[in-house]
Amino acid sequence: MATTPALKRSESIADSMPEALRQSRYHMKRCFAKYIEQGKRMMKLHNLMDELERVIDDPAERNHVLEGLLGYILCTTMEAAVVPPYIAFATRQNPGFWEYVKVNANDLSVEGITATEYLKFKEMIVDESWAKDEYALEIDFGAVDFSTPRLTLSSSIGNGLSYVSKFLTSKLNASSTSAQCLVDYLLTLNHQGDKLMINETLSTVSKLQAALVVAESSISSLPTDTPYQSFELRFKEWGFEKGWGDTAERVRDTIRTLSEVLQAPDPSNIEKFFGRVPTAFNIVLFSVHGYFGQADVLGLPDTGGQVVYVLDQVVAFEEEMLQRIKQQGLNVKPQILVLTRLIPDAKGTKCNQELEPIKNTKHSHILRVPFRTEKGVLNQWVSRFDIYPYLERYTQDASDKIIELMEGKPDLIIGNYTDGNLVASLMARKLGITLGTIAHALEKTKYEDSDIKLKELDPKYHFSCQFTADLIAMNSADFVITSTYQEIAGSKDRPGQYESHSAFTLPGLYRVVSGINVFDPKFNIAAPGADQSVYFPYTEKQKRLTDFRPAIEKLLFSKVDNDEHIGYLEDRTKPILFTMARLDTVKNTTGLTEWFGKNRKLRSLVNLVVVGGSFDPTKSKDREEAAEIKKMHVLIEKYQLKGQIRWIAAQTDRYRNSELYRTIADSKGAFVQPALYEAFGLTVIEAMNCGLPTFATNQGGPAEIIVDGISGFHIDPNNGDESSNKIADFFQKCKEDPEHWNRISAQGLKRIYECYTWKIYANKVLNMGSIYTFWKTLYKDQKQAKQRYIDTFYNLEFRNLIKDVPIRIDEKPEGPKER
Ligand code: UDP
Ligand code: LCN
Repeated sequence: MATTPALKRSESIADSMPEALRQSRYHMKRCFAKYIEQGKRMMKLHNLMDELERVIDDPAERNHVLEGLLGYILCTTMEAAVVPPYIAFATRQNPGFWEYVKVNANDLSVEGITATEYLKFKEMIVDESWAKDEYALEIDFGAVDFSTPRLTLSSSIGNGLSYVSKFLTSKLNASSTSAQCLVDYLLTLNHQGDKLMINETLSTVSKLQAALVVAESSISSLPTDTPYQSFELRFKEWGFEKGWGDTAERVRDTIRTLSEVLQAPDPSNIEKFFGRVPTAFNIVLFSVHGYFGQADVLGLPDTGGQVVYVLDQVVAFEEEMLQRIKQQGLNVKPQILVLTRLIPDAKGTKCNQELEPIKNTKHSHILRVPFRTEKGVLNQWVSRFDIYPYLERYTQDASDKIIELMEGKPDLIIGNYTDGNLVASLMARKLGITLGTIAHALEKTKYEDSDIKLKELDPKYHFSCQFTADLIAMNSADFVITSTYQEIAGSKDRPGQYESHSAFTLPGLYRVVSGINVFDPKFNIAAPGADQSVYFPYTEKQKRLTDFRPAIEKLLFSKVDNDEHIGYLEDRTKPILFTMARLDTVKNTTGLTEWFGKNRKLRSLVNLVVVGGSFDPTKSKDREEAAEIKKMHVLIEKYQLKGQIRWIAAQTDRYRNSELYRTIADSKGAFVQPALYEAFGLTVIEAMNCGLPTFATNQGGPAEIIVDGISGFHIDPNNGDESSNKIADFFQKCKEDPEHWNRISAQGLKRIYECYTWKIYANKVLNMGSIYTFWKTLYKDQKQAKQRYIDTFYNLEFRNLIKDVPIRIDEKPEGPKER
């Protein structure tokens, strides 16, 4: 496509489009006539381009048009709604910035329109009478959320924490009321009723400032390692409580930081101070839909990366909390509970066990609470798409259990995925607790036109409930944790998952004119890591899990077909190209198999090893998986892959899996993640942690994890030939220069250590918990007003929608679990 200059900063599409159309008026008249020829419809960029190509069949002339402003405008078009004689364009020049225009195909006149007007065009295509209903319900969170500061640059999106520190700086500088808010906030700090940091003696800014001066000078002469207990009593007389530090040095540093903040606030001292304030001892994480467990759950429906993520997250949180508590000079046991669903019919897993200690932690547990209906406890698993009717009651039951176990309210609640986020938001509202939300994948962007196709998709997926729950949770959240930038605001050419909730319409139900604002500083990127005690480099010979060697040897190379593997590798000396994923369509394992099948060069250079699913489609409970299984068999036949492919069924032992990645690295192989779209992609960082060069999809999170050509490679899942050639070129190059493999492996590790570790994650998220707890106190009235709006939406909309989701009736207990 043309490398056209963008619009001048001052220019909107509505301003520049008339001139652009005028310059190619002859062709454009024909082109727009073509667009409206088929009547009402939605068009994507590629549809618009296809028609344009047909109209201007001379390539030189077409290029001339596309290299001009018109080409640029078309390229910024995300979609267009055709309602003759108009074509309404939704354009996006930069992440988060949308502009809507309508063009009259008859005279090519252009008019800027609002998001509401654009959405009405879309509705006209599927439900004209609703589109014309003057009183159709409009949801506008922007109307109740206007005074909190917003970011203005696309490039700042996702850096909420650092901008909140900056906004706090100016707020604290601007008024003494805000500084008093800080003192009031410190006065609320406590652990099970015992005050922390300060007591009522220091109830004003001036009293606190004076006391800080006295305290600092009193400890300045003490040896740096003097324990807090030695001067605790003196501190108490002045109005200080525990929490400042464990030694004189730490206490003095914390005091100095707060004094600086009160004297002349600056972002770095603000961030530092809030990183030290003792706020979070008890944390609750919600990951409601099952199966959620520590063993034998991967590969069951609805489990995957989320389970791995949450368990690793707990380990990282606990470690960080223990370290912080020690440095705060406190003697407190942190508690973390992961709330999930108790499934009595647990299919051999521990998902029917109420309380389960979390491995590699001292004080953390999985707490399982069952779903209850009028008929009692629900025994069987329920798909995440059908889960909504159970959640309100679950929230109540879970809250009671949590308070009983923690002997009080938690300090921080974090939700995961739509169901966990909704429950977390209901509980946070009820108990007045700070709320963070995480959505590993928001379903809305996964299905094309999922908004206007509501009537078609709702019976199967209940998106009306899901999108409503998502809007409620996103707007209730005090902070949102994402794994990548693209999750929030996409890339230059593709809207982000959250961004797609800014304006959309569910015809017949409601029209969202402002659902979420991606410029809200609540958005934060905190990427997960992989457990580095499990996924470590293949070069760390003394740590290698050698006990697995015989099993892995059989898994990869034995020549028999059985329940665990089929296919074989004729030439063992070749490097292995490896992939591992749930056998979902979106993971595109079959795509990779086909690329391999078609690419002779690649086949001559490497063997393919695929981990995923099982082999008998009739035994799979998941329709998508069954189809993929069938497709795998067809491809193996079609391309005669036996001898060059090993297909291994889904694996559940992460230790053995880690050794598998390393064994592939020993073969000087590579990992491939070929998904059509991947929200984050834990396998990518697992492979890179093991030192395995990685090729990963350029659609979604992996594109941010890997720097193409340096720490790994991007591949285009929609261009198999190009992708398989890129992989083949890599192996060819490695053959000629073995150092090439080592370089990519080392750079992959470097990238991980710099950006993708759980330590970095836990530190960042705990800082969020602390700073956003204060931040929300500064906007208390607005938060309350918004909560009233959310309550109304929940009550009048969500509660109604769940009535249409069938309640599951328990089946008779089943026999042994199918894998
Ligand atoms: N996984 C596994 N066995 C399999 C397939 C996947 O243990 O057969 C693990 C994999 O190692 C990773 C997680 O499941 O930890 C998948 O996470 P990812 O983010 O790649 O994808 P998701 O399944 O969450 O979409
Ligand atoms: C869910 C997904 O789909 C993956 O992309 C993520 O890596 C995983 O959760 C963990 O966040």
